[in-house]
Amino acid sequence: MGGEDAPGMFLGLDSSTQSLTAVLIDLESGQISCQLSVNFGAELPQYQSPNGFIPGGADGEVHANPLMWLEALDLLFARLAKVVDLSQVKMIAGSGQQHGSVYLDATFENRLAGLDPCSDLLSHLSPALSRATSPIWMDTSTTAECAEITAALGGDGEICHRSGSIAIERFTGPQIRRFYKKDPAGYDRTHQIHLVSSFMASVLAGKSVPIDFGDGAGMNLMSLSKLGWDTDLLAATAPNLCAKLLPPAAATAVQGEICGYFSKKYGVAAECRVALFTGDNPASLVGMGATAPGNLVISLGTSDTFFAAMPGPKTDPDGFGHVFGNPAGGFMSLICFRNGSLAREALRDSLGLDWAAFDRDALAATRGAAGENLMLPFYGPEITPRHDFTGPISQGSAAFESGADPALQVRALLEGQFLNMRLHSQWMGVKVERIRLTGGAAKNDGIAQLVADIFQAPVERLDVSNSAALGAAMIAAAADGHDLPAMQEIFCQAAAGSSLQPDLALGDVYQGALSRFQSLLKANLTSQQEFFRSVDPSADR
Ligand code: XUL
Repeated sequence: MGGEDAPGMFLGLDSSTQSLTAVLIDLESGQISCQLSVNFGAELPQYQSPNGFIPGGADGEVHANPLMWLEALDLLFARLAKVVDLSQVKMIAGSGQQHGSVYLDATFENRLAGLDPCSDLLSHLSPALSRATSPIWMDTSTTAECAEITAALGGDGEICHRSGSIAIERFTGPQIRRFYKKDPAGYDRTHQIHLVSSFMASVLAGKSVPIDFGDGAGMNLMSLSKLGWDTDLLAATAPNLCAKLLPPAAATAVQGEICGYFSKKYGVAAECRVALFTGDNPASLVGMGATAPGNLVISLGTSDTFFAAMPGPKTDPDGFGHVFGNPAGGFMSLICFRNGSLAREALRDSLGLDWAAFDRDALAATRGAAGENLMLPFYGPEITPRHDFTGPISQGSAAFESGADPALQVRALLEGQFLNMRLHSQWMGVKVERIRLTGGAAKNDGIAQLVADIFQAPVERLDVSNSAALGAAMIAAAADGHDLPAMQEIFCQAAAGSSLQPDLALGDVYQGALSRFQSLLKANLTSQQEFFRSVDPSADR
């Protein structure tokens, strides 16, 4: 696998919405040697954040307490030290829930430099917060700020082209602007703004370290073409912002040795080094072995997500998809579909079926009807495409439209979900060579076969429970000089389930269904809702 000298142990941490997870990999054995998590809600109940964020925020605000993340870091290291020999860890990297931001005053650097192993992170660093709580990715409070930034730049197309996404409520730039508007004194006192990822990496490194390109692209502030902060976006967001951000860097950029606090307190080797942290989605791209273009990842969850590597910074002309940095170099797309499991469950429940009857049986029974009936599979508001649907819309045979045959409904819903995914990922222009399918519903054989048939590509099922932390551990090893593709091969092999081949005879069938699906979708969206706002920032907000 390469590397500067002998292989070793590499630690990946993922600071997600609900927990902080560690995955330790051993390159000698090619195995995961330890996985541990601290669950914020269950184990740090004093923060009154049962799901990792403070409930009941007004006006769409969703915040979390960054002190909770610090306490979790101490707790995780204390636990790790009990079960593994941390002196063997050569490099640490990590990931964080994307978009969330931490605001720090001028004392932060000194406090980091003076971390005392006889004390704890919480008591030492809490006075450095210039904003008590951190807005996270679930926050939707910045509609006005998105409109203001969009207007200043001259339209959605411009922001999307520059930063990889239109101005989005949860993205960091609009969140920073809201803070600046609501609490100008607090903003002034803020010396440094970190993402969750760079905040955690800074604590480990004992000094402020940069935001990486992967996570930086989720801020509406970074220029994809220059891989640096975009001065117009900074100016449209808040004054003097450049001074509060370090220039972004590659995830594998080594930041130096771990801060003495962790070596003295938990027995991490003083020579253990720290690489940058990235976003959880870029880290998952690594963990799912999909950093080379041609590999797509489809994760079936409450919402379905679709992500894939891209060689260049292409952006979605409709503004639905996002572009982030790929930790292996180049870029990646991320497209979220809100009507994932929620829609599958809604139909299953309305038909009174169990999962076996829903997926395998229904799809087998209706194979002859592949691509025949269409359903816009939206049980509630969707973000790709952005539209307030109130229920699915069907078009097809009389037997289908009457709703008399439940199996036809199941096929049409699932086909609709994956046709919608295929349609809204076409902008990437990537030839699909292999799809890695993960998440709960990936276990269903009928669904997996349908994905293969609709995308006309082989589907490989992967059972990776902590893909972001695993990806981060591989980034740590890559930062130490080990070959990333070789590592991905080994760890993905270990997690691989069965593979399915597409039925090539269905290629033309689904090509035709795709055009008809697109027409049905167009007919049911107003132009204002379907396409992103080109110049008028007040529309569709
Ligand atoms: C991506 C996003 C979420 C967070 C949560 O844009 O908002 O996936 O990264 O982990």
